[in-house]
Amino acid sequence: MQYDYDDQNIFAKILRGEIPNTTVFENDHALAFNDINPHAPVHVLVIPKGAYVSLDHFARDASAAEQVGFLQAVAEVCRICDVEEGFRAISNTRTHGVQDVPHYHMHIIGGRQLGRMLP
Ligand code: IU
Repeated sequence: MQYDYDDQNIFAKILRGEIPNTTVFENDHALAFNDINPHAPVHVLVIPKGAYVSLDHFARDASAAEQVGFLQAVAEVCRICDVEEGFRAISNTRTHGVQDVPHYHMHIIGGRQLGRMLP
């Protein structure tokens, strides 16, 4: 699988500071910010700072430090956003997964009862 990263995607522009965002948490390897079109009271996107297009790209090619840093950011988002009653983590991937922005991101969605996704 070849992963071609487009550095003009909107999240790349956010990472470069060209477009503002509402940051929830940031560390050396990841940035978390509120989704512009939230589907629940908590709807945060966690993105790696590296140029990865998707979860499988990130899982294959990111360093251990990048992967740990990303997951630590997820943990911090969960703490900050107070989702003790639960949440859903989603990483839409490519066409079948209906991924709109080609920079890897994990949606953290919670703050209300969600519907069942799988039968
Ligand atoms: P997707 O998994 O790639 O389909 O989700 C992209 C998300 O990015 C979607 O929920 C948008 O609302 C969100 N988003 C954003 O937060 N800020 C933006 O400027 C743009 C999209 I464009």
